[in-house]
Amino acid sequence: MTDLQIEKEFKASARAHANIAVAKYWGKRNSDLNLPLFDSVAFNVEGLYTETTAVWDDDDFRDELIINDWQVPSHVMGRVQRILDSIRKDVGWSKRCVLRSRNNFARSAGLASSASGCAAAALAAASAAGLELSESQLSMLARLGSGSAARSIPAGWTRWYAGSDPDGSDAFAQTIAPPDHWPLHVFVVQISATQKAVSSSEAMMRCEKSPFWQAYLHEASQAADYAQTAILQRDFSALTYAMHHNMMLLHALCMTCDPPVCYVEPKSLELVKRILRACQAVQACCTMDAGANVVVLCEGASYPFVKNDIIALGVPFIQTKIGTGAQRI
Ligand code: 2P0
Repeated sequence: MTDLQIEKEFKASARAHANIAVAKYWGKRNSDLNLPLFDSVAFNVEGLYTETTAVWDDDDFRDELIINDWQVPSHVMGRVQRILDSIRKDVGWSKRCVLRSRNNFARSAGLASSASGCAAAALAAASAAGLELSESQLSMLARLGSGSAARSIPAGWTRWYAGSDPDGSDAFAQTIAPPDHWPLHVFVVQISATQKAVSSSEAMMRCEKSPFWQAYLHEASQAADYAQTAILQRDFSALTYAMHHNMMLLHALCMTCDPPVCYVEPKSLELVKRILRACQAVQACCTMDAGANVVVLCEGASYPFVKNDIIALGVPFIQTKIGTGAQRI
């Protein structure tokens, strides 16, 4: 076999979108396997994606990950390494993998770059290794890198099932509604492009010590069912309640852990307050994940009003729609 044939054989590229949670994942029943305590519901964001090319070559475990021309130091590759180790085990070889990855948005700023990154890496690396995995198997593979990446494999509106198996074989995400089920406008408002000071994994651990943790668990464990019903019925008022309640619970919890974690910046709060006011008159709602950026959803009739409100804030934003699932490119 020539060098060219080898490269063709073990090389593949994939694209995956970031996803934003309506009912959020926060808390793990197993941190090695990224198994959540309860189900979560999210939507993919068409305008935020990672493209990754995977190449398997020599027998050598020193994998490489290059993100936007930055060679990731081996000691922080841990998350992606779990995906590659799992593929090596399945294929039964000891080749190394080189992953070249490109995000079209800021990394680690609360816009789920680890979700799109790990989902694209899982699909590209599994395809390059010749593994033919089902969507659920890919979702579980992506989950090993970053929990929320499980939701960036299926398309549109997704639900990640917490499952109950200790080995995580039932903890994968599935589409609950396709991207065109509800043609909402999505605004991603970039309040900050800098990396968050506290990782989600670290913040989740700290939150378990909050005096409000038990109350949070009670509320959050019901959130996925409520959000799914709102989405399936295209009930904007119910979606608004679900998103705002769940966002406030998460950020209030973060602020009460020790040491406290505050992802909210003044401009985030300004926009959230604008949307809280606006949603009494128009069909608009918003959420924040673990970072300062705010994602706003609205229906067509409310679009001009919401867009003007966001422009008035004077920060960069993108307009997009509910996104597709991970795909080979
Ligand atoms: C979510 N977040 O549901 C929640 C809401 C952030 C806030 O999932 O430790 O990077 O890799 O499993 O997936 C971010 O957490 O955490 C996240 P790990 P991940 O989207």
